[in-house]
Amino acid sequence: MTRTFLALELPDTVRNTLRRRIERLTRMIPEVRWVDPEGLHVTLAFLGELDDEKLDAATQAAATVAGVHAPFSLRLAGLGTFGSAHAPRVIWVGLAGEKAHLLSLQAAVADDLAARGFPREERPFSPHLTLARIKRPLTDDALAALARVRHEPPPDATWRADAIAVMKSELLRPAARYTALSHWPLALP
Ligand code: 2AM
Repeated sequence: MTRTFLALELPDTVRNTLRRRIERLTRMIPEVRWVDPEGLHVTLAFLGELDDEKLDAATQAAATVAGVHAPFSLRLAGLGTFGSAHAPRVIWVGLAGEKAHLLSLQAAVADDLAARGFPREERPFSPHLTLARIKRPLTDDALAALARVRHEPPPDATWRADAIAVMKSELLRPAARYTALSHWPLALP
């Protein structure tokens, strides 16, 4: 079985920009689990544990959708959180740029997967790059630091999303390891 998701990966330039941001944030708010910048990605669909046949179907979905979409431009937006203001669960960086393209790509992925028998995600798509996952309530100092950094302008980083990656997730300690199994270029000119 393969724990699988479909995602957009990041070019090294953007990954390195976020690496520096995460290093700074780690010094400011050390008590949360910041992600390894190597694994940063925009999830399009999380599929869970798949047998080989289902993994093949998910790969075909990625290939089919990528074949009829064009590359588009994205840029980093500000920081945000999931969860309540007092008990955030996830700290993420948002996305701007040709977001309508991203939304239509994700909708096409969701439709193609549903047509292949995958259950639909109930929650609406909220595109983001997860920077930290928070397991315990934050101290007041950490909440104050988080409120400050939320208002900082995002680092300047623009890139072209040009492929859907079929990703494997291994739940290792201390952090999950994500590996691309295949890439499907967005093929329309
Ligand atoms: P996250 O970044 O917001 O945590 C691999 O786990 C990727 O799939 C992560 O980017 C994660 O989103 C996303 N994902 C979506 N739903 C998930 C779920 N139910 N369990 C684990 N990961 C999920």
